[in-house]
Amino acid sequence: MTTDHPRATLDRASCGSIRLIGASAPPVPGIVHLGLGQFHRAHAAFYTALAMQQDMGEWGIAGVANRSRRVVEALQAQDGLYSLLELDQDEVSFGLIDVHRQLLVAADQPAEVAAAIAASTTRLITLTLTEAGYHSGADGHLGVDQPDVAADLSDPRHPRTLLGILAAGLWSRWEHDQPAPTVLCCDNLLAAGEATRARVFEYLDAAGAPVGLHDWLAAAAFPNAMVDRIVPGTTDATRETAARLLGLRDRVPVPTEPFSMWVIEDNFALGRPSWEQAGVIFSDQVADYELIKLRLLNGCHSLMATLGVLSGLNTIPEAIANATISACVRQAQRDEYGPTLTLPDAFDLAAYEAELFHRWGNTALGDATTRVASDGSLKLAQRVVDPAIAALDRGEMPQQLALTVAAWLVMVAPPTGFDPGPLAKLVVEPKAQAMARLVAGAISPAEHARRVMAGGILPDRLCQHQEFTDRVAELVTVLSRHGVAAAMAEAIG
Ligand code: CS2
Repeated sequence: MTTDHPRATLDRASCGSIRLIGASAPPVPGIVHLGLGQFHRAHAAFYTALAMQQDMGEWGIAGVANRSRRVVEALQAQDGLYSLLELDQDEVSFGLIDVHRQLLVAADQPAEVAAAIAASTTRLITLTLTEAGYHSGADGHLGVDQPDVAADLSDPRHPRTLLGILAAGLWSRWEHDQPAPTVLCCDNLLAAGEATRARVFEYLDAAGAPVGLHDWLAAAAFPNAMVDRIVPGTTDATRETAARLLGLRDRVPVPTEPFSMWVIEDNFALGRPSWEQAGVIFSDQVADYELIKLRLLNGCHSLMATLGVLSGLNTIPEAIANATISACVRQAQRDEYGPTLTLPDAFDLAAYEAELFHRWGNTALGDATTRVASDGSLKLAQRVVDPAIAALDRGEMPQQLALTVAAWLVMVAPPTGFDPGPLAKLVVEPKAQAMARLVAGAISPAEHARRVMAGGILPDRLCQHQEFTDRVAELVTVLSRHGVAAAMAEAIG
């Protein structure tokens, strides 16, 4: 459907009786959020807006985009408002999120961002940096020789990465004699809080930060948390749906699913919003929730997205509707991810898995296989590596995890003569160039695979398991000689 007449732009004056979530947030934000992407706007911002509706507190958000001005400028023109569209088959419910009280672009306003982190009113810093934003090297520690990290470390008070911007802001906060805050990671990382804490300390140590700052930061809280909501990219269709529902033009609506979940360790240095009133679960079993989600949802998501791309399927619902892809996913859940999980108290695994298939099947949401298949090397490190090692340690070959790796490998670094299809060109892989260098001149698909596995692209602790590398090499051979259907049949066994 196309909008056939011009519409007024969304702003506070025009929004009339449209449902506002989080109205009247105080002008001074208590939260600084780094990474103003789709996920933040559908998840932490949504929960915070909802919590403030129940119990205001001083928790508006200063939202910081990294380099792009697009979202910040659109939100500024809309008084910080945007619509959140919850799509499920024929049903849409929507509301306007009203929680951002300051909007900044880190690349243009580094001093303002540092000042916001250092402000006495700021008590909480939340992060959605994506997996790439934590700058892990192949050994799992800070990748100090990554060019952008190295550049920041040589001039740590004028950083360009969001990790560097966080560190510079904390440095400034310490200089202003403010108490150490909470830093809450909202990314899909293993032991998210601990990993974030380790990364910030590694960065500050490598930057030569003063001992006093190090000691001060020891009092900061880095709670672990599991975040969950499927949030595709915004398309013209999203903007058209928003225009139809709102009767107004919203430049930055966010599509999402009705489901959402956030489980957080209740460890905050300077208080927090009343998120429990918005449905957030506070638990000391976050680690268990996190692994369930990272493996049963995200790990299987990577598998179905990659197989989908190679099969020419545009969307996740199309991929999971394919009987063979779905069989691969079920096998991965039952035999390979399942045995590595500990269930939190009263957790209904069967219901959780059934709900996952329902969520993946959401055709109205139409999440793109290329979105989920992107950044594979970084995602697989979080999702596949430990469960694969656990299976090998049990004496079992994790066929579907090997297929996840093999399918990703041929998708982003195709062996000579193999065409991964048109969708593969839309998949982003930050290590694609390094992979292409590694495989240049390989004389067979198996050698091609072995070179990637030995090349420090995925964590060494998995790649040094020879039997796993051998299986990946076999599956890469089947994929490139006989295609994705043959490889799925081979992995299902
Ligand atoms: C997806 C996630 O990008 C991905 O690889 O698996 O973005 C997923 O949609 C979310 O983690 C759901 O909570």
